Amino acid sequence: MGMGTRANAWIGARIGGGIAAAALAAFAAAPAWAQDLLGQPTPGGIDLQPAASPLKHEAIWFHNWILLPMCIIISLLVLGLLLWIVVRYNKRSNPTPAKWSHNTVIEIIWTVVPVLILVGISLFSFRLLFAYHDTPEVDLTVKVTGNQWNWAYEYPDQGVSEYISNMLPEDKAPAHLYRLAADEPMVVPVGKTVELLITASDVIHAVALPAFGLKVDAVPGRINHTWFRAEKTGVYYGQCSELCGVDHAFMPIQINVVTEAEFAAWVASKGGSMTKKADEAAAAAAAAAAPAPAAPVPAADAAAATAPAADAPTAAAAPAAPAAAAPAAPAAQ
Ligand SMILES: [Cu+2]
Repeated sequence: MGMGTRANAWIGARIGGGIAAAALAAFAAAPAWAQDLLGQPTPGGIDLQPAASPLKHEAIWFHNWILLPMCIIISLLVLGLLLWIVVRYNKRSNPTPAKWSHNTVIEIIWTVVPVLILVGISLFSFRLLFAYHDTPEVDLTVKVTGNQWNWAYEYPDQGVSEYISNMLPEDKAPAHLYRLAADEPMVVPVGKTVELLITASDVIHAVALPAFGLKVDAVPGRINHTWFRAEKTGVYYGQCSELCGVDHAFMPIQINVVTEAEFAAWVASKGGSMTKKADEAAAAAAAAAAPAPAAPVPAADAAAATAPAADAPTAAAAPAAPAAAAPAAPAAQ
């Protein structure tokens, strides 16, 4: 007896409550989803991943305040028009339909208004595109190469030569990070502008990392670029976003954002140097200065100067340079 009624009431309340909750959530997005995980998908999550880079903040703003309102307004308008036609002009309420066709004013309106809407959207869209294009002054450059099916990273300015980043197998990765976690992640310092130079060795791949708002094709024979500036330390996950073959789903992108000191330690562990450019400039200067006779050589430059000086046929410079270099060489190593 009461069971059916109660069930109906319960279902009614659930549906009503659900709609109200969804509406509320849609208009109060930030606090409701504040518990979203940063840099990775949230189980049962909704909406875009939280931003961790300036471009993503702008992309979310564009989505939430330009695109979404447009979609909602247009959907409601079309729904309202449909309902109006269904109710007002059905066979019962309007038994003898009008015979006219075409209305110039309405046709002009429904041509001009969509054009204005698109122009309005494009203004904000181009602003965002330019923000992606206008890279600020770069602190770090990473070359990213897509392969079937893994990613290779290289840090030319730090002398970290190319290394391969493979997906962590299922038994090694945490369950919720399987197909996201990698064995050798890209490592970058927090708060620094990182430029990615992106290419591929075989077929088209794509670098996609939601938290930084990145999605750039990796095309063989071409170098694309994008940039991000991570706002917080942590681990950020993305994936290849271009169907690139049978293991397309198994080439994740993991970026570890660390402090500057940790980054320097990581570079050293990879055989690179944070001062590679300065070192090379000093070595070049030393090499250029080496033939000059008997100038006192600074300790750091001495090791680089040793080789050319030893080969030099001139007897005057030859004895001086090794003598100066001999004690300095172990210190420079
Ligand atoms: Cu791919």
